[in-house]
Amino acid sequence: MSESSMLQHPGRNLGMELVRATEAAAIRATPWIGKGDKNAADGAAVDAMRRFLATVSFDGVVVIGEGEKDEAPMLFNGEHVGNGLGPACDIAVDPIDGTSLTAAGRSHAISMIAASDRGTMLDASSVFYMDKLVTSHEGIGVVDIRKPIAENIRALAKAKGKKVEDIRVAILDRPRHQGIIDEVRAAGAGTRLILDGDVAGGINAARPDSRIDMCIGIGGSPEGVGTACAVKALGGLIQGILYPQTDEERQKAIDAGLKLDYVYEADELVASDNTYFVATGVTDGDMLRGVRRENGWIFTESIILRSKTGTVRRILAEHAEEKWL
Ligand code: VTB
Repeated sequence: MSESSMLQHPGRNLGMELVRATEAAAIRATPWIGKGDKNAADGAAVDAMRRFLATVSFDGVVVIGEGEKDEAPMLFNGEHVGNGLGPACDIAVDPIDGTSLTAAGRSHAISMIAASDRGTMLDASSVFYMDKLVTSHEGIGVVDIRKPIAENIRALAKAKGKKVEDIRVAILDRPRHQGIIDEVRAAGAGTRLILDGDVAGGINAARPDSRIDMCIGIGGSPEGVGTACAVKALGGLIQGILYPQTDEERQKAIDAGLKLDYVYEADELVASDNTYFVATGVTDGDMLRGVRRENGWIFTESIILRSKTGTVRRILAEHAEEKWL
């Protein structure tokens, strides 16, 4: 190896350690799958994630967490996590994206953490919703959230060398999306309606090997920023427009310095080329298998994405159940 390539060695992959926290959150949530109590599932995941994060050598600040401190005792926005040594980072956590899915025993729930250099994640916490568009790299310079959906679908199909009828668009299944659902179908493409969890939906749209080509619609703005960390690592496209519900929310956004009626590009959602995204499957999904327990072992599947190197790792772990009693 030449000296210069040694100097360019990409260094520590923080994601490799953060993944233990999403594994722990997913494992601790498992007893609550299908038990109808989403708060209990979330509480177990939050507690486990926080304990594991405390062991990781980094100085993290939760930019996107469980909410304001007075309503979220753990992983609240602004909380410092990690042992304080090592890189200063912003982090976005969602111990379970899909608490209702988990409580109902449905598929596609994940546990996730995203990280980037300190001060680079957009703090969009004052606006609950964001309108989003996510595609793989083929969509860059080709689709735009300001354009009509049919036009975007045709352009993306051309860029991907696919027929329009083979394009699949993930959308949260909500009454507010009936208009765009109709537009997708009128364009000749197909919808993939998701009950919850538009982080996984967005990542599937950005991954080159998935069956979803595009993810659109209004979901959580925190989820948008977390998704952006993953999409940057995958080299895909993400755009977001904040979607305040009330005049009060509009004012809060303005007071927080956020831009309304404005398209946030990936680099504004996360202003860093050093992003990490890790997730572990809670219940089975397109992206990850959920937690399984068999014969004294707990099996987890996780994904670790890193923008600096573009690596995508899948981690299959076997945990001795007796250590988790
Ligand atoms: C969104 C989405 C999330 O919940 O926040 C959604 O981003 C809430 O949407 O991934 P509604 O208010 O319409 O229910 C998730 O799907 C899961 O937390």
